[in-house]
Amino acid sequence: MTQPTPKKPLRIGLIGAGFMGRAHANAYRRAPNFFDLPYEPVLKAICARSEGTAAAFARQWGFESAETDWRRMIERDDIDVIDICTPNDSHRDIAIAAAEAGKMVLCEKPLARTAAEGAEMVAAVEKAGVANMVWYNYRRVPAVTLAKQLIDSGRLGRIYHYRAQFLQDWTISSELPQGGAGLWRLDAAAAGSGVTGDLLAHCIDTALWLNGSVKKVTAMTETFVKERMHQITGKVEPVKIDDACAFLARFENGSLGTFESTRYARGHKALYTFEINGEKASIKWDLHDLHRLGYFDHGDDSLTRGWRSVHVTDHDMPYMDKWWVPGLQIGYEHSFVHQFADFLIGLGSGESAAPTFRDAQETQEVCEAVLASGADGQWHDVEGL
Ligand code: SOE
Repeated sequence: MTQPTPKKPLRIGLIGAGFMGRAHANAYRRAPNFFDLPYEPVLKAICARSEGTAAAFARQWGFESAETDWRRMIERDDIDVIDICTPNDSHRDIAIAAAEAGKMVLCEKPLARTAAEGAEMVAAVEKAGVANMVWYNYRRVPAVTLAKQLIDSGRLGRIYHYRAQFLQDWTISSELPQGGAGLWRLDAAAAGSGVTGDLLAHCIDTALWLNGSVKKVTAMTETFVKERMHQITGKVEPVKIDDACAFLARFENGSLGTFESTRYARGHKALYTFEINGEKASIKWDLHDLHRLGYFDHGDDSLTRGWRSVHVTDHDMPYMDKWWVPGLQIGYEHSFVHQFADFLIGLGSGESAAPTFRDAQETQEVCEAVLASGADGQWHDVEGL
């Protein structure tokens, strides 16, 4: 009997044991069960600031070892890839050190706090020639990937409008502190920005992927709660993040974009939606119903024309043949599994899966222009790389 060819091991060092650390660890474990991959992920080490947290995470997710200093992870010669799941203020230092040590680098979104930091990270991975990728996971929701296929095949024709929103409501209480564990997203020093870098970054990444580059933007931003207790300093400090942001965009392809995000939309926990109106068809998607793609075909002139709700679960649809029998849905966590599988498949063929650091830097540049416009009320051009 012929034996299967042994796969090459890919030894992973994960830095950060929060919500995103779990999403990524789950992806390393599930991907080889469902995809035929050229590499076998080896969960070598998890790094968290507290020894107890690191040890518990290692036990729960099956990591071979636990560390408390990210520098030690980078020194280790039994780790091939560093995956960064820490708050945004450490992305740059970890990514640059990892690239200089010759490690491949994966980074949770957003790439960085600012475009300047992102540019340094792009330069570091490209100079080192190491594989790199940023976890903008929503690209790998099958219905979103199908949207990309439909647009690229010309089914929508010329695009007129791109419209996206990402609404949440978890920061409305003025009692909520900023900074520290779980709440660093409210602290501008740690996060870089508020909803722009956290939520609109997802909308922008998807938009750039589906509809091409953005030329210029005009934005309005607001901080509704002006001061909050800081968990680390113990003092009441000014809040410097944007709680809400809405912006208009002009895309290179001539289409107009409208984007909105807030953490003050009472009743919404994670409402990410987009709609694209083209000359021949429109499509729309909603994270709350993530396996469906709305499709309106202008070419259908029958009396039953209208919006179709395409159930993206058949085996000829993106990624779906890897899962269950046709008709059964998958969820949020599978987008990470798909992204990690694509990363390993890319490694096998010598290419970094998208979005690379360079791709994600374009999102940073749009965020930068949006924040600058929010501050001065003017139209801002999006800088090139
Ligand atoms: C914020 O609440 C958050 O967790 C983001 O940081 C994630 O990127 C997004 O996918 C869900 O919401």
